[in-house]
Amino acid sequence: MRTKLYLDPQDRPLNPLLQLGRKPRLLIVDDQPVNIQALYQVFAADYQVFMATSGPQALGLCRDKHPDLVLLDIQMPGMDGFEVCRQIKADAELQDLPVVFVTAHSEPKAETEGLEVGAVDFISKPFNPAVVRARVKTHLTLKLQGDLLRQMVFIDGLTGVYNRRFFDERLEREFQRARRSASSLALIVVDVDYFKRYNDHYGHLAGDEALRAVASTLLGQLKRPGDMVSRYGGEEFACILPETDLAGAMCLAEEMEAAIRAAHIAHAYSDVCAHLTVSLGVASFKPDGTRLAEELIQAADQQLYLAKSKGRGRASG
Ligand code: GH3
Ligand code: MG
Ligand code: MG
Ligand code: MG
Repeated sequence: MRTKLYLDPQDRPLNPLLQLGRKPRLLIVDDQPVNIQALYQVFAADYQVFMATSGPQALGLCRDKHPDLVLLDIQMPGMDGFEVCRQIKADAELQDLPVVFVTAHSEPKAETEGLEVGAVDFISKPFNPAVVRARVKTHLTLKLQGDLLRQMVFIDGLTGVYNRRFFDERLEREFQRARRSASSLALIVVDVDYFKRYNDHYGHLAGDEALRAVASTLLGQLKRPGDMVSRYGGEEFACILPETDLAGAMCLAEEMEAAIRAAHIAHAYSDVCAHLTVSLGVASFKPDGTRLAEELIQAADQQLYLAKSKGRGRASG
């Protein structure tokens, strides 16, 4: 989960192409197979190439194959390249995907429109293969650097799970989604028990290590791809579980509690047992348009308070 970055000039340079660990994925879109062929020759050796001969097919491949960059023709029957680009830029999942137009058009009006709909570059045919290759490499490097930075913005540096910023965004998004689909959204808040004493006794560095262990243990309990763990603050974590009712969330919370206990992180000054434990507060509801995401947090917090007051080392919901 942690992103390895080489920022030290003595170390490997920050080259996301080297760090990718796979061939970059390129989508070539053109209604004329002969044009696709010409571009394919340029990139086949260094890229994993996907091809589409229409706008709708291109959008489908963007969603299924997750290309790193798109080379896009403008004139195509049905949906033209401008419209394909507009749709890519309007889609929250695709909007960071760089689009480069490769087209027989060379007039400034088309180039302006191409850049205005969100393309990063505009290449007129006939093209020089070396120039196209170099430009694509530049745009790809920028895109992958952006991906790494975006990832860093949303990851907690100590534990490697998502951070509070990501949690806030994701909770709002899942809340809206649950309201549209009339499904339940669950939240588990996790707080480490007697952690101040842990730090006082074992030291802050050991405390940091324990937080890393708690984070990875919680992460290891998730079963569905849509579930997530984030560090909410200090020694508190929060888990968002889409399409999960209270009974389902309580099950997972109890498994998390047991897993932390089973990790056997020694805690001689805990009043619960000789090992580190956590308390968990669980809440779930169907957002109906009158309630706010904050109310889900408040409900889970109240349950956390109950778990603490009933003796810690347990889940309440
Ligand atoms: P309770 O069982 O009621 O939750 O008691 P507690 O001691 O866990 O609660 P309290 O809120 O009093 O203390 C939380 C502690 O967590 C205090 C703070 O030093 C520690 N903490 C917060 N963030 C970090 C961190 O990043 N690293 C370390 N080592 N400790 C942290
Ligand atoms: Mg065409
Ligand atoms: Mg706390
Ligand atoms: Mg605590």
